Amino acid sequence: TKSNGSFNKTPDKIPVAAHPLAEDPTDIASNIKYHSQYSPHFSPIKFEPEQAYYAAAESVRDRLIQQWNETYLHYHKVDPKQTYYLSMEFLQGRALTNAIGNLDIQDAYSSALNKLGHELEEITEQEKDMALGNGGLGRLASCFLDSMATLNLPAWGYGLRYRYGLFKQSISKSGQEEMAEDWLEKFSPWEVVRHDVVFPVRFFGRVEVLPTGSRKWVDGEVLQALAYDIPIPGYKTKNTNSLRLWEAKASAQDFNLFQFNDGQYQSAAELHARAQQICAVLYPGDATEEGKLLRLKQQFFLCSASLQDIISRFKERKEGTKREWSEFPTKVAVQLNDTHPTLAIPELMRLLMDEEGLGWDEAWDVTSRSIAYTNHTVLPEALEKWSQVVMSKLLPRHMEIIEEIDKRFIAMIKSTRPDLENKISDMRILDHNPNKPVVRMANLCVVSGHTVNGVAQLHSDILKAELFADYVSIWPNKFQNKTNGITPRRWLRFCSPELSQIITKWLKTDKWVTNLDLLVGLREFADNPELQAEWESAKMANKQRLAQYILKVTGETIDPNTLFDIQVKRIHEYKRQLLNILGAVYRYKKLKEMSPEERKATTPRTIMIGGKAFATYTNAKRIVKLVDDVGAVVNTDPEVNEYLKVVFVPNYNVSVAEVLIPGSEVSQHISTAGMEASGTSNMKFALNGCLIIGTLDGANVEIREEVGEDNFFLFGATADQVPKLRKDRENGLFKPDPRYEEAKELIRSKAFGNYDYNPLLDSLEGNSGYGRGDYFLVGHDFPTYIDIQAKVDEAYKDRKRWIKMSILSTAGSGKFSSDRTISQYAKEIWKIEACPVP
Ligand code: B1H
Repeated sequence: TKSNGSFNKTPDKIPVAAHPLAEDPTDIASNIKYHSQYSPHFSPIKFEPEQAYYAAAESVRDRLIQQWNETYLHYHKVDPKQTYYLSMEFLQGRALTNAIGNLDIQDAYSSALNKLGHELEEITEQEKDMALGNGGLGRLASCFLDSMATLNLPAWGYGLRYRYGLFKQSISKSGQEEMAEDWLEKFSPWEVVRHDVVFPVRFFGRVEVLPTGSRKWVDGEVLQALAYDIPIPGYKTKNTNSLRLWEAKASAQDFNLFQFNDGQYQSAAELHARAQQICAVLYPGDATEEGKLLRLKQQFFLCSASLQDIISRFKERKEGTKREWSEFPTKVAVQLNDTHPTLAIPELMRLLMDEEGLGWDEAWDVTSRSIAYTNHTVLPEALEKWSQVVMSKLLPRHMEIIEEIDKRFIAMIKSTRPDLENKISDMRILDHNPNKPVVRMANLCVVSGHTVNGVAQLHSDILKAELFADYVSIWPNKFQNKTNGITPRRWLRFCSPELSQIITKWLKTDKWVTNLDLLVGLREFADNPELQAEWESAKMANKQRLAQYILKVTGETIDPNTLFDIQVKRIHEYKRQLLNILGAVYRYKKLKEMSPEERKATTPRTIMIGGKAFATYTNAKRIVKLVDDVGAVVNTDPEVNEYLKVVFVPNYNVSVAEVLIPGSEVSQHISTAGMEASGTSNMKFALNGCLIIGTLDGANVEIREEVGEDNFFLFGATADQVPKLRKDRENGLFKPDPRYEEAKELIRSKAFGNYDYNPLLDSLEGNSGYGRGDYFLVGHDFPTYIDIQAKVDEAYKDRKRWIKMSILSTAGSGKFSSDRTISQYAKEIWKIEACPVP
């Protein structure tokens, strides 16, 4: 093949070891080849796409390292206030296309690889996704890192280096199957291990009271946290920030040579084995007590290592001079990505008091002025509560500190707000429920942090009016909104080069890539037939690419001339994939009832649904199975399959999204109003000229405002109606629409196979309780959902009108750049400024 031969074909023409910053394709090719020979990871015969990927990635990394080191030294010298984004999840996806694009060396690398007999597009496909996150929350963290670097902000991410990130999903006869995905199976060319950055992290043990009265955490077991750094380049800027991921290790002293030589291999290396468990998997199932303990260990490991590192950098940047601790909050901003890293609060208190010798008041002042908290959900089951018993065993000193924070909070309420006395039991941090005393992490964050924010306007309003209402009366200025955003680089510029080129042509500038508001400039051309034609052909090219992808991964042929309708996100009852599939079943039934002529007059549609179900979430897995079963029947029914196909897209992840989103025409964001905090894929679809079918939930509300109500397919109950609708339902006041009954009945009749869907369908019946009695109001919203689908079909028939809507969707998406979001965090929460590397 071309790839195998070229390595041997042209060896003499290519000089070995060109400068890592080479600009010329020939020099770049020689640098790539240098890596394949002198940083060898494979035997020296093959130079197939896989070898070419690793060599090209290392060559790109060389360039990054240069500006990365410069950035580090620049921040060290300037000593600006810096943000640390603590997150248990980062969903980075692939790095190569992004790095080449941000460095603006696409053309040079493309021709360099051609010289070596390879195609850049094919090479980039070799990279495994770095999938150290579950979904929106983790991907948000990764978009934020991209914007922080692009805006030249001194801001780093801190996370864990999980060996196995999110599982790989495959679909078999029995539904979803999960497999561990080893992104480090070979190695990652993007990480640099920092052998000099190691911190001890303790678990268990006890609190010792010293003669001075101060307290110290001793004994237990001590693991080491070792830093792995990933470079985060900004778009067309030198600034290259860091994502620092911790790995857990035991030290040589913990290896019992005596036991080992005695044949007791397991117990000789016990601590080593326990260290390995810490970063083994992204979300250890928490059904068992062991699973819960491991997750808590992970959280503390992240917090302790990161804070020790932050403190040592605070000292290092003014080496030799004594720094006042009161200066710490003017140099450090810590952002907690949800409550998962809440232990940063008691850990910073402990380090300041027990290690640095500060008193409570001083430590509290430093801690509360440094730490801020982002809430991402109001779902009660996602609000973290940790058992006080477990916490006291694993982190005895932190439990003491939390108790003290709780005690002081209560005292403050009693002395300053006697009107809130009867709310104390809800507001305090410790819940002394005799059956299971717990620590409420969200309450700890609200009491201790200087700022609390939600992730879309509606969500932030709900937080203030409901979940955190009582705190608002004490600290009215603590609560903010920061509507989420997405990086326009990955989610438009790089994933849809065709559309990007057209946008640049019509706006006569490519500045929209870093100033997304400029997209409004497209509005004046929305009716222009020339732009419309170009727009339509770019979308068609993306649809064809998507159709090829679907054929490759499912074997299903889909027609790019049909309306491409996509819903991709984690499978969850509140996200209502079940509503989507019930709608598809209803559409199928109506098509079956039509005459061939009537069918011809319909708008042919391809419905694609993708997403992973948590392994133990039974109803979510049933939904996956149902989508697949409906597809199996519909797609092989010769009467209808020209007009309707239903496809379950397996293993949805970041790089799959990069193919699906550009090829979409409508997408569904149909959660029960009030339940989706924001959503971020809605923004990616809208930016790519895809129209949204959605409820008034999360960021949908703001997207509709921006793109205009004529360009948004709205349906369903509003958040303020939901409580009454649930009550009505309990009181037997709900009257189901006959169309809804028809759809459910067809599934019950086994039209889609013998799998037992009754438990799933039963969750829509009855009249009481969470998860039963149609808590998510699928029945209530079904009629307006079907009505809006008919409007979508009508609109699609008018090509001009449709393309115009698509252009206006992109034109109205400027607000949803994560550059805007991060600028607001920087100014309104972190108080940090850009620190561009000269
Ligand atoms: C979001 C989570 C989440 N909210 C618990 N909460 C997790 C909760 O592993 N866990 O225990 C993991 C993740 N994720 C999402 O955050 C919201 O549902 C989306 O609406 C939002 O767009 C996203 C980013 O803000």
